[in-house]
Amino acid sequence: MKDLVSKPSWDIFCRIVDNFGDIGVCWRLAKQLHIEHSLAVRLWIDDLSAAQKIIPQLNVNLNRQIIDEISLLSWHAKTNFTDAADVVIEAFACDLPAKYVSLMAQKKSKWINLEYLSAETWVADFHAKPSPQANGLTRYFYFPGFNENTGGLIREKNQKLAHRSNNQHSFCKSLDLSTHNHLKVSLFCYPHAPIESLLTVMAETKQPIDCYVPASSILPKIADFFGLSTLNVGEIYSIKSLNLHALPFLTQTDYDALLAACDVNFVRGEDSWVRAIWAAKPFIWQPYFQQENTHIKKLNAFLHMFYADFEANRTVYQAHSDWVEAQLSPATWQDYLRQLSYIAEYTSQQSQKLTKQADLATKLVDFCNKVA
Ligand code: TRH
Repeated sequence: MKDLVSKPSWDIFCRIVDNFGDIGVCWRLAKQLHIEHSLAVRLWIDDLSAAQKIIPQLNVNLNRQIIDEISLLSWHAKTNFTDAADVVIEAFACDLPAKYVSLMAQKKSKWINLEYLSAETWVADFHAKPSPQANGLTRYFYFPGFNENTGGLIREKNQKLAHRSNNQHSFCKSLDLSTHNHLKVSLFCYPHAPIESLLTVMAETKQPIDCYVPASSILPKIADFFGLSTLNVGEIYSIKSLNLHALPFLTQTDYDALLAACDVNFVRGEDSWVRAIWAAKPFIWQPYFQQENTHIKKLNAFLHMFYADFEANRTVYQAHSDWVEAQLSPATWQDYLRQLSYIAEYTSQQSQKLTKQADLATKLVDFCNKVA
């Protein structure tokens, strides 16, 4: 057990809007702050049942529990807050409870609003800006990002870039990923993605394809494609060149290993997108849908930043544009596969570059040490 006595206490508040990104990010951050920075961390969660998907050990009937030395607390309308932490992370503007904010004012807590990740250029201008509050506290807007003028990306110290030895990971061994020469694709996306078009082009590809699909809300669409009423987790469904492996929803560790072992990863939202970068394999990202095409602006900002110096960047842009805004056409998919080795090399270099940047947890701790 580490010595936590003189360390400031940290609270993270997580409201699960939908899906798993909010809790996925908060859980990784909580663990990293504790493991790498020896901080005492409490994670307040408004929906334990949803969180259990990401933290399988969670007992939804307990208001308080400790998992991996992190205190997990149920946060609901009647929560009786008795003390505030030295540093409070309000994840994704989740709106802290008034009672808790008054305790923060007494304690003079440091207040950080952790924002969503974006590669848009305005992020650097807004990162770390203070917003003085009527109660005397200052709320800081903390933006993760892709350059030194932002809050960085979540990356654990032990997060190595992917290489073939990841196939030795016990989960990947169980999938027998290294035994044959098929193209390996992982698929995690929103149900409104043109899934049928992807499955069709994969089925028509000359090279055999193993497509690994962790269970999520897209399974009914895949079942439809195979003319079935439902898919059974653990089974493989084949048509022409496509072998589709219906997997259970994985632990974050196993999911990371799957990304590292595949040749192409379809990812979405925020956290799986960042993990695809650390997997350092070609990936196609579907941003979370937002009104007024905000998600397309986010997508374009990222593509232009990440692939700025890539000769075949049109191929990558087209693949994203088909996937996010239309249907994946056979021509786009064939072109993507033709360029795959270049995309793989370039992605790996870019991922490598991003590991040179200080990670989000480290920057956050430094930032909180500096602000009054
Ligand atoms: O689930 P998401 O769509 O989450 C989204 C985004 O965070 C978005 O920005 C936010 O506004 C919205 O939620 C409310 O996608 P994301 O961010 O990739 O999170 C998925 C998490 O699930 C991530 O931590 C990886 C994890 N995961 C597993 O642990 N096992 C699995 O099998 C899979 C497929 C994912």
